[in-house]
Amino acid sequence: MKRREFLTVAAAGSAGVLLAPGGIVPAAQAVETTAPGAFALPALPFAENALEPFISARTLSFHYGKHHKTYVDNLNKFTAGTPLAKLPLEVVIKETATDAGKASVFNNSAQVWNHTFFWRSMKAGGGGQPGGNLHKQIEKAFGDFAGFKKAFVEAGLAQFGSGWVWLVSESGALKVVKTANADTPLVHGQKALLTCDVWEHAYYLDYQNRRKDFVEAFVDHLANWDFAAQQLG
Ligand code: MN3
Repeated sequence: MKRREFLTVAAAGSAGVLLAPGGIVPAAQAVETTAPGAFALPALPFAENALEPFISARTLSFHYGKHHKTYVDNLNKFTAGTPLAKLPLEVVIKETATDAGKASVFNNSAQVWNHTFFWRSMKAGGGGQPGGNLHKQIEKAFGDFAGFKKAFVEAGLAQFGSGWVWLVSESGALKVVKTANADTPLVHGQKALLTCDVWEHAYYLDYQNRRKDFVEAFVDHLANWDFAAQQLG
């Protein structure tokens, strides 16, 4: 929608009619465009202050309540009235990943999924080393847990600009990978186990430019290894 059209709609909205270029549109049609969308913002799995002092309530309030919510709102806006609105989120992501004409839908749907996965990748009192099969798989892939941590932190630092660092399983082996912007292991044949958001909005209020300190705090104090083990299966 062009800015001028939007202003016309916004001004006319409270009067119950929309002034469309061709004339007056009944209010019923206006309601349809503002109805709740197909995609919902999942609840945070913890209180906004639960991850302090490693992630502040202020950061989580903006990150979840503004950034994550905006991705959901945009996804609903861009898919409203299209067949995509009837599909599960994962399917929308996969179907739009290679379609340049659907980049806005891909970016917003993948960011909805990535953030939901990120919240689940953390817990209060998390961090440290996992046990069981996940620990064995980490030793197999990285030598030892310190090798994993080094690879994960280095990938987080090596991601130029906005993106994500992930622990994934691919063809039966664990790997650390980084993705740019909204890109996600879902569309690369990899099973995500754990992720850390390294967009500046994830850490700037708490760590300013010190991304390394943030990713280390994630591994040492926040990583939800129970969740990662569930993903590994
Ligand atoms: Mn984010």
